[in-house]
Amino acid sequence: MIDFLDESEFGALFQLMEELKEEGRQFEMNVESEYKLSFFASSPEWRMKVFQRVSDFFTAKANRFLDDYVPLIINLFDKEPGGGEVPVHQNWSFVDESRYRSVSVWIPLCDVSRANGTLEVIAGSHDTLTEFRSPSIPWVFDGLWDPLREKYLQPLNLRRGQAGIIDDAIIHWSSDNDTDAVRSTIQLIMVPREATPIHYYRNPENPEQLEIFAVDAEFFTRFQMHEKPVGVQKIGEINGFHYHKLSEAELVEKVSVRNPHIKALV
Ligand SMILES: O=C(O)CCC(=O)C(=O)O
Repeated sequence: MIDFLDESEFGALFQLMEELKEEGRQFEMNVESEYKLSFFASSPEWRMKVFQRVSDFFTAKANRFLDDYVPLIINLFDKEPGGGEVPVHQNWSFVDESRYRSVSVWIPLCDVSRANGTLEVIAGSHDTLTEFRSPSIPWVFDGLWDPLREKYLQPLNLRRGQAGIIDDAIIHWSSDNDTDAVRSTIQLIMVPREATPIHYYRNPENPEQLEIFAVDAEFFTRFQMHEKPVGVQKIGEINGFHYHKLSEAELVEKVSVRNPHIKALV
């Protein structure tokens, strides 16, 4: 958790959000979901505009806390009153995690807590579960939704002006917004400038192979989930990939390497 924006920065951000969202209202969504995410908007041009304007606003500010990171994906996120749960997930792999880490800078535009569906994380789950995450690979914690939500996920309670920076590999979730006001947030997925951004693709016909594609911000403004990447270069493959679904006990054991306290929550 960081103190991120002062009041004057916040004012400028609010104005930028109004402008972008006003323009975005005309576009259909490619994916039906409980929440509004600019990543799902049907217009790649508008998604690129969001990317450029929000990157310009935030990149230098985020690098007060990071060491030369650049945005790869930017999401504007609105959770309407009475709904908006985001399922338990990890973010996809965006870099070779044996060498680098990508992060999400998560910026609420209002105070956030469990009441309005803040981000909740499992401390320590970012390092020992899997470095291979993609829409074509099932979650290693598949089916453990109830115990994860009930026992291990902990809310980030933030005031307006603060932000959370999470490793993209951390398990996270957010609940419904049970207040009367929309919960708006911005997510910047950022990668080290020197790292090549990547996307793993697992072909259902050859599930023991992961193809590795070099991608960029433009790719993610036109990307359709679950499809094989097009218009980007394949730069390698991983053979002998085995998907292993973890039991709750296995997951706790692995997370406890980074967070020994998790064992007390079982
Ligand atoms: O804003 C939310 O509720 C969820 C955000 C999220 O999943 C993310 O930042 O990766």
